[in-house]
Amino acid sequence: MEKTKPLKLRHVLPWCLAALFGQAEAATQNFTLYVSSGTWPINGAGGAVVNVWGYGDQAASPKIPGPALTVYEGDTVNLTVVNNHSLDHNLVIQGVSTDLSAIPPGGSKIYSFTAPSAGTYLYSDTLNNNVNREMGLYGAFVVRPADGSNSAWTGGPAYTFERTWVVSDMDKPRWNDVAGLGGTVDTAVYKPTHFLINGLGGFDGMMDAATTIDGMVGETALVRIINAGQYSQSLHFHANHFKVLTSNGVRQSSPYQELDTINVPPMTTADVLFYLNQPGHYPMHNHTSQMETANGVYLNGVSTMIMMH
Ligand SMILES: [Cu+2]
Repeated sequence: MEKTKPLKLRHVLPWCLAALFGQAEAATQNFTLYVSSGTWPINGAGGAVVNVWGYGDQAASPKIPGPALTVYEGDTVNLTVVNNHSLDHNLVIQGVSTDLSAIPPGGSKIYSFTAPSAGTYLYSDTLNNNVNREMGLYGAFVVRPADGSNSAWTGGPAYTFERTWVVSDMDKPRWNDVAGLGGTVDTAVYKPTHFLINGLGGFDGMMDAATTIDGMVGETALVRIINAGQYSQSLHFHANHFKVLTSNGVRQSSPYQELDTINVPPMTTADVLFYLNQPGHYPMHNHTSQMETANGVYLNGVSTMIMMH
């Protein structure tokens, strides 16, 4: 019988470390997003089928928000954007990528960069005087720590599970209806009618497993909040306070500010740590009355549930 070669420590050590700590070395992450037009349903009373432009991971299938792009600090990222729409578009990751130039209809571009510090970033189309973004061209870019740990950053606060909330607003009659039919939007007038959390009205947002905070008492949830809209979002968590870990990408330091409501201005982000402290079901909702509605119908706007078991 042939003798098996003994394994040397230097051969197995990297594998052991990778198994213990998750991702150990920077990797290359390739993504492709397609810009297209389509319609997006906001279900329930006050909802509507809205003309949108969005990023999708498949052609002719816009998603609101666009797919979340998740990488690790230090990764090489190659993000291909294919413009299958009839207007110029781009994709800018706020604070990360710097190429603001347009991708013409039928064109494509590869954005290549190194994943920055762990945190939560907004990507959006910066062209056309906010119209492209309002129509749905935005999403989340999430950078996890290089060691793969469930922590906000290397050595930062740990969490049990995470959620990403991309909140936004749309003015269906004055912007989406007009731009969706090829017209020119009067950008001086913006009176949003629909308010979304992860592309959903509140009736769906309160049921969506990727949106609700749902876990066991004693767990902690890292909630990554991205405001892709044009109005500030004041988000009120019932049941318990949360700790503010980052404010628009700026890491805070311990002791972290504890709040029950956080104001997230347009085009900014916040990472908060919520402690699941007591059994029960509680709401999380926008505290501006109109923004927790769909066309005036209560609670079909920015709202979700906190469910603790
Ligand atoms: Cu409240």
